[in-house]
Amino acid sequence: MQIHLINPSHVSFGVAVITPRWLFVLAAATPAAFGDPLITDETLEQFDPATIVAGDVVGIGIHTGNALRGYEVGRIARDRGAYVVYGGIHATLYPEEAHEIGAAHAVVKGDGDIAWGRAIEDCAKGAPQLVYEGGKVAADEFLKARWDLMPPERYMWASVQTVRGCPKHCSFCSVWRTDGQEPRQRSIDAVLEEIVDLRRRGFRFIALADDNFYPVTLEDLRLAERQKDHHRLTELNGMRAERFELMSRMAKLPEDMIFFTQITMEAAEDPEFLNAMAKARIKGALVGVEAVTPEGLKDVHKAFNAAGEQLIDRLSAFKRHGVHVLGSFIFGLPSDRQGTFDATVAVAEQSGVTFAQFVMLTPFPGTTDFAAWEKSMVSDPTSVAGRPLTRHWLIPQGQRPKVYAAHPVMSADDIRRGTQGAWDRFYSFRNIWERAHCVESLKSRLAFVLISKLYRQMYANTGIATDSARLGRSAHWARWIAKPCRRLFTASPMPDLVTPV
Ligand code: B12
Ligand code: SF4
Repeated sequence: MQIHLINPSHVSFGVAVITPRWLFVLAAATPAAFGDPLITDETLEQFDPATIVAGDVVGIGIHTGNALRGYEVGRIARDRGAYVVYGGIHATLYPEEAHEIGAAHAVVKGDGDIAWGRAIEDCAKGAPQLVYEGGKVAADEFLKARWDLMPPERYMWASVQTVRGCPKHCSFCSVWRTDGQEPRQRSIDAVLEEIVDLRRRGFRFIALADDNFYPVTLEDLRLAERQKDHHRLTELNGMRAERFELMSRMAKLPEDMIFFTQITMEAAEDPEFLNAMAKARIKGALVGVEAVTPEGLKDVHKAFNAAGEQLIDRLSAFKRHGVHVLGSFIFGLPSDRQGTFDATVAVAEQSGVTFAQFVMLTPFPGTTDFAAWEKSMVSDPTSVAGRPLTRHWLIPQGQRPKVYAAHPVMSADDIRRGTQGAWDRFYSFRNIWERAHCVESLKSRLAFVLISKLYRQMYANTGIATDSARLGRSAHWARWIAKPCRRLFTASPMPDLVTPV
């Protein structure tokens, strides 16, 4: 009986940017008695049904964007006589859908670290449960990923998680609902051991797959002080101290290591934290800027972000402290107007962000945006390919609309064109070359251009592409650029590296 883990994707590039961490965590959660699982990441290549025989167990992890392909894989696996088990954020939100459309025997809701083993054992007995409640496992129960099972030379960045959950409640995000608002910080030893394991294997670029690397802000501390909530203050100070200890131990890792994380803009007001990040070689961070106006920030319940001049100042603070920013912007918010596209690109340029992504507002299930939109659609019978718009992830990729919620003044096409224009302007050769001056040597600058182009093309394939002709061209380009890019990320293995204390 073979255990399989499959990460579904309708498009494969041969190489990928970041390791899908769940594959290697669930590999660690697979009871030893069942042997090593066979791992297939379809962002590298499509899975081969012939590897599955009757009685095998196939675990499929889905988020909303790849659920449809995941269901297809599940149906094929079940037809071949395997037990099919789903997990991941989308299966957690819609377990019944995985049964109805994805031919599931079982669905694991929440974290798989413990529940996956139980599901396999039940399948082996021929008696899987319909649903397993994986819940939110405690931080000290997070498993270390099985990096020994990673295919060699396929990924540019490995991913290690240091914290799960986020105290905020942005309207377009499901993390605070599914992972909880109480941050679960992993033990520093466990994080360091994984990083060292990866560096020994020749990985020097590591993405910290965290929801929010800065879970305690200075404002949180001030608030607890004002409220004289001593218990809360001690708890928050303890969490903050742990972050600093993690970063000081990361600073002792080999000098060629580079980390990237996701963080809220509030960190810009905390120079001590930014300095510690730079010392730990956390050289880049995705910052959810979302909108450049106060009205836009109100639309997404993100009033803690800055707008206007203050925004430029905050984003620049990251760079001043040696942390490059990947600014994430959302278009299609109710307060957006035609001028918003240009104004946003202008802010991205003036604030010196190194990379930017411009996404169109998408109502992802599990978010407050989705709940409001679904309610507003009750009497709207619009369907595409036989699927109601409120189940947009079940519409075949090529026919999926790009804009869902009706906008007060712009048409869907206005938003699509405006978004496309923002990508095109920010990633024009001239602009990329100007930004490339953030690195010194000519070789590094050329690498910067290549990576910027790859980022732009790959994104066009992950739901961001705004028309299908561009999508085809982008996939072709991305495949072509991906291999030489992968080579830029290799490092000599350091088999003798020890974990810093
Ligand atoms: C790191 C990350 C990224 C990285 C890396 C992606 C990668 N290759 O892994 C980058 C930056 C590239 C990225 C991109 C995007 N991401 Co992202 N990402 C994350 C993040 C922060 C962490 C994911 C992670 O590695 N977690 C660690 C692993 C161990 O946890 P896990 O995946 O949840 O797996 C556990 C359980 O879910 C379960 N499980 C998972 N699979 C399975 C399978 C089985 C069989 C079982 C039993 C259990 C199980 O067990 C695991 C261990 O406990 C999550 C937030 C989150 N909390 O999930 C968002 C998240 C997954 N991303 C999200 C989104 C929207 C995107 C983008 C679409 C963003 C955009 N607008 O462009 C793109 C899509 C890219 C793509 N095509 O996949 C959303 C998905 C929402 C949804 N409903 O699907 C999330 C939840 C964040 C959010 N804001 O809501 N992402
Ligand atoms: S978008 Fe970021 S800050 Fe907002 S809830 Fe999600 S993870 Fe937290």
